[in-house]
Amino acid sequence: MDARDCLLIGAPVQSGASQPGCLMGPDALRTAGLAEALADLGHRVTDLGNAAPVDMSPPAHRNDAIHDLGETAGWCASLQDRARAAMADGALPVFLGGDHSLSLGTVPGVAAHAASDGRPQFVLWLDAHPDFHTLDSTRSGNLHGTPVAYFTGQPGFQPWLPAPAATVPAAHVAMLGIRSVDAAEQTGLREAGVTVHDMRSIDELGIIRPLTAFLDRVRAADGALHVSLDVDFLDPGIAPAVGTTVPGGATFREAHLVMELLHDSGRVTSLDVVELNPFLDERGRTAALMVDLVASLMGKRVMDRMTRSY
Ligand code: B3U
Ligand code: MN
Ligand code: MN
Repeated sequence: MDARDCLLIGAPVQSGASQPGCLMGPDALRTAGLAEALADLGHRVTDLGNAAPVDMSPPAHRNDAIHDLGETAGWCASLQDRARAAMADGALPVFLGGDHSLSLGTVPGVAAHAASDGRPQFVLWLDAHPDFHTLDSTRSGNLHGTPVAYFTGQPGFQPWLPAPAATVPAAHVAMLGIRSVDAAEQTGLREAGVTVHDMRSIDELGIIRPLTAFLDRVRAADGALHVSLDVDFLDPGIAPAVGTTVPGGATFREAHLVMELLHDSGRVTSLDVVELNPFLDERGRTAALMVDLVASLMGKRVMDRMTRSY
């Protein structure tokens, strides 16, 4: 990858999760040296500080489980604008979460830019969960479980959330690492036609085949690729700082390999790093791992690692 203009945009959103702590995510990623790691790779890095939600007061929804709807809607609106503007600057934005509801904003924002450029938008969802609930189907009421349904244009989100600036066709979304799916999500994913590679398929096929098949499709369409990396994609043994741990996640080696293949594809145009809850971390190890994975995605190689550690 050539040197890129990387924009770090903090999105300390925690209204979409059940446990507080994601608020500290952007600062933990900064403390773990994200800007320095990217600069070491030759990228030009600008940290734009933290975004803020706009004021919104949507009507109450009939699903009583939903909490903090207004705040999440405010983040959704604000991050759509921030994402679109970052792309229009020709930069590669890295959104520092914050819980996964931030993708209600980032994905439609980058997709709106791609549409204005005449480029199809693709999304790679690296997560234990498909986050495919609608406002009606969520039982937890945690809106971090809804972004993929929202940005693929499933019905029932308006007028509670702003209309997405652009949607992404479900056929342009691939999910990797999935191992916790609610019944309503299963039905919705099947009907919409999202490509879901669950952990069984990774166990059977390895992680390279499903990923390269998707990257080939992105390349053939000359698409833009947004990567959304949830901490719980990783096994909790290596990444404990997340509120929704699910056993059996990606290993250290699988996760780095995914990042390296993404780098080699040259297709990644924007990135979310989400669900880091520093309150649950052990001496910063999850934050440090997330920084290292982003570095892999942006060009850090095994031989460079050896040079540094010996
Ligand atoms: N599907 C469950 C669990 C969940 C989704 N995303 C996360 N957890 N992080 C729900 O609450 O919607
Ligand atoms: Mn998620
Ligand atoms: Mn998750």
